Amino acid sequence: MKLYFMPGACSLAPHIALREAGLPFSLVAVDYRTRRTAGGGDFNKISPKGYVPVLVLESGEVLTEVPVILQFVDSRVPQAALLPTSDLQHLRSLEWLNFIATEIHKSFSPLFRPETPTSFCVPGRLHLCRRLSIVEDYLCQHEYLMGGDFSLADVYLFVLCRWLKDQDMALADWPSLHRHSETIGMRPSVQQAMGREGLL
Ligand SMILES: N[C@@H](CCC(=O)N[C@@H](CS)C(=O)NCC(=O)O)C(=O)O
Repeated sequence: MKLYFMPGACSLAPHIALREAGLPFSLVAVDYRTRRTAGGGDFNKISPKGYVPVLVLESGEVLTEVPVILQFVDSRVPQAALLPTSDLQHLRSLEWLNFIATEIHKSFSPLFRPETPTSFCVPGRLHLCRRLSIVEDYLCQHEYLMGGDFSLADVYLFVLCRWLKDQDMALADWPSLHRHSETIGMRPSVQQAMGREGLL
């Protein structure tokens, strides 16, 4: 399998997940500005969406969208228990993945676009804070998003919390999110993935 990534982008979540699962994969860096791969290829030809992550399977099939790739990785190595299996708990983990993708990830996205007017950024950050407070309140009572058990939802949240500093927002303002990020950041898979992406 081949994972197309940009260092520190949301593709870090599937990168960590592949390491958690112990699956063999190779990495291809994509240049944000030129949309060229490290080998000089046209990334838009790999995925017309033009954004990372993209996972190319052994069959040549192309898989996109963070929550889908995370679920795919989990399904390949069920014994790693990267997402819960019991019906309701499984749905709860999908509920988190969906919330993180649509409410948190996509609240960050416009804040990073150079064309976003500065007048949007203040209310945009306020909206993001409200969404993060929902997670903060939950993590005040629970170690992980799935209660007592680590899951790939924690990895996705960790990756997005790293972006707060780019928005001049202090993770320390959310003590439980901060504690959660410290815990997830110490996992060997996370350290290895961040090292490989040049983030340490
Ligand atoms: N819905 C997509 C969003 C992916 C996304 O926002 N990727 C960003 C990096 S975090 C990107 O590649 N942005 C470049 C662009 O949109 O042109 C997913 O879940 O994978």
